[in-house]
Amino acid sequence: MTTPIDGTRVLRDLYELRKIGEYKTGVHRPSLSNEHVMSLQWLVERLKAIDAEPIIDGIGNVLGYGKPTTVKLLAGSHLESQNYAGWLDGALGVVYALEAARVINCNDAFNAAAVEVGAWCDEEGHFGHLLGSRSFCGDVTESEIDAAINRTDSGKMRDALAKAGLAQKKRERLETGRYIGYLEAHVEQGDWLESNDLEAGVVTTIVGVWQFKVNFEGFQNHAGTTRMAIRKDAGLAAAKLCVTIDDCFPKAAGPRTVWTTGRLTLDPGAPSIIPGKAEMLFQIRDADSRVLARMESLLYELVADADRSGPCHAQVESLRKSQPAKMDERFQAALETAAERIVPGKHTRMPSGAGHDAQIFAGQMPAGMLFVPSIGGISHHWLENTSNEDIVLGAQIFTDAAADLLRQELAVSS
Ligand code: HGY
Ligand code: MN
Ligand code: MN
Repeated sequence: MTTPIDGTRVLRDLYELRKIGEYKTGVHRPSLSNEHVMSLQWLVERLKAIDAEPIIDGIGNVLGYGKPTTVKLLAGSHLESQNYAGWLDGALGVVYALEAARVINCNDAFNAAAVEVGAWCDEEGHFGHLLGSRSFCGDVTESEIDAAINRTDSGKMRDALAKAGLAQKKRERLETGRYIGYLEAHVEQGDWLESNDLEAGVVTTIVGVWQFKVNFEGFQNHAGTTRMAIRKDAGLAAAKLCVTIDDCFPKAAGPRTVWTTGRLTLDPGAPSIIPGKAEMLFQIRDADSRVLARMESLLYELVADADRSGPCHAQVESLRKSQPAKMDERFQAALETAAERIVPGKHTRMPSGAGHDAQIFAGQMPAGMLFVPSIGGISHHWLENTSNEDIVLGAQIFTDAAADLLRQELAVSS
């Protein structure tokens, strides 16, 4: 049976959050920026209103620990955004978790059960790799935080934590056995649901994301007086590798493998100077680690070829690797049952091409993810959007699935 939510309240929360760091129709709320900290405080206030004891911890995670109950479900997502990007990426999952907690935790039928809400810092990788959820799972050392720098302004994470007033705070740690599992909702960020006229996606697997940096070393020189035959143009070498990758990768790729050169930096980056250096940030994604490993070795081969053939030197280094994660079958079934109840026949099971905190939690406990449609499949852009109707339908599916999972556990433990 349905556990009714307040759809107007869900929309009000999301539109309020959008005002924090508003940029065109999206938000600019980078990790640990003033705007991000304001959004954490926004969540703390709403968790206090439902008698949770919210904490902002030493890495910028928010935890809303509820009343002591026998059965608990952890739910959440993230509140920071990519730079100048979408208003729903992360925020939707946090608000759905908040609404499920509001509806379930004060419902007498669940007096021995509760949803606890988490917002995980830096899912968007401004400082590192899924640092908030990994920290909560005990996978982040102090030295990793010491070394973390902001990818946009090179600021130290330690300084950003101090500025946010979090420097002396301890980091919260997942208590083993506290939760029956983790549930996260998210905008799909692709066009699969919309193009198939579907309302909900039950995530089966989350891709692994393997990040690399390729450095090119040529020779900086005058753009006008240096003959073409003797140039060592690092920018050209980087561009050539991008084209070679695009020629060679499809032959080795899996059906859903993707690869992206997200940033190409030329040094010194002046129109009248042949770039002596170039840096290429490159990533490969797939739901199968064996495919990722195959693509990685091909990348290393292509870089070695570029280095051998010159005229620039080229070398590649691995920056970070998140592993693919399978979502728990029982959690998928609960999401699917709820979706069939709310949007009969308009849902599907599907892989996630985006990385999510749920893939970290999947290593600690059962985890499940729900997708709602993204208009035009656009995300990581301020144009990202989902209709109010789809937002509310998703919130109802999410809360129903959370309630059903808690009921199942209560039935077993009673
Ligand atoms: O890039 C990702 O997959 C995530 O949206 N940060
Ligand atoms: Mn996200
Ligand atoms: Mn994102």
